[in-house]
Amino acid sequence: RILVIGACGQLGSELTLALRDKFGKSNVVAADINPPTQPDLADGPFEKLNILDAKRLGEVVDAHKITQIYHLAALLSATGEKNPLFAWELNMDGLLYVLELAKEKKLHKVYWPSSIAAFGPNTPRQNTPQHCVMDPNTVYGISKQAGERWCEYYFQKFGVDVRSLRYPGLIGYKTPPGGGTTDYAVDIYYKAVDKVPFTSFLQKGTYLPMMYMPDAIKATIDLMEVEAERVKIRSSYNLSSMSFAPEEVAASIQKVYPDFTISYAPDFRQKIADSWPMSIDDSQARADWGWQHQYDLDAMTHDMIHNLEKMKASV
Ligand code: VAH
Repeated sequence: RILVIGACGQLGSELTLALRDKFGKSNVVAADINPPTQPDLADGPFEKLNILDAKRLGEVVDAHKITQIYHLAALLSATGEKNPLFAWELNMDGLLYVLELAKEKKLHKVYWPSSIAAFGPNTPRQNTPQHCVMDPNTVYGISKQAGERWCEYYFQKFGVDVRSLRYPGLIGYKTPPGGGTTDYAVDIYYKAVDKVPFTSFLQKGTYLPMMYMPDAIKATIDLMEVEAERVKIRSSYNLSSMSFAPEEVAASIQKVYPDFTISYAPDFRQKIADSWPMSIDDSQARADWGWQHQYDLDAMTHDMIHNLEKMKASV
């Protein structure tokens, strides 16, 4: 049985549905501090869980005979900066409770997401390599860098089969923009479908590594399903599909909505974005377990707009 912690979040809500499609609804337990609002997510086992309640976590694992945990609960980069010590506690203690439980109960596998936020201002920004200087300067990024060290430690010291991906900015239509620095790229599609002008909180020319949600879901499940011998990186794999700047997303949208307009009003998130890579070298993921992205910018735009228009029509 699989437990998804943080199942109502941007990634969690889509990953839970994909895992239920693959393994059967009753075999994937969704857990989050808030009950699911999306009807399709509510259609399956759910547990209310605060990840900082380690005792309750153990009870949920026992009650459902969990053998795998996808631990996705975290405060993202922008939100984390507003509450640094709580962000550190939730992101770090939450991971350590899961790793310790996996060791104690000999869980088969654990998945935990890292991020390009684990890199910092002195990291080579073009084609960032798998191994390089990492000096993150957001609490979120520091917790991701430290979390990678802990994952490798639990694998090497205790044999916990924990696997991880350094996600780029993720874009999906199922949940509204959240507390991420890359979430301008979600909001832009919501505004385009609502036919309202869009103001970007990142300035023109701010290139960031990005990925459409279906690619991120495929990479996650592919990594978790590959035989352990092929998982050579036990900190976290670089993962990539495309890089773009706000004006390029706008141009892609204007191919569908010619009247769509974008303006720029950079805020505190600009500094965070400027500390991150502009493009990622994910050749090791492609070599070790056959990673291959499917979506480019125009394919993502087409799918995002198609699904957002459908969602709008159904309300
Ligand atoms: C954030 N979406 O912006 C997340 C992600 C690479 C960025 O980690 O914080």
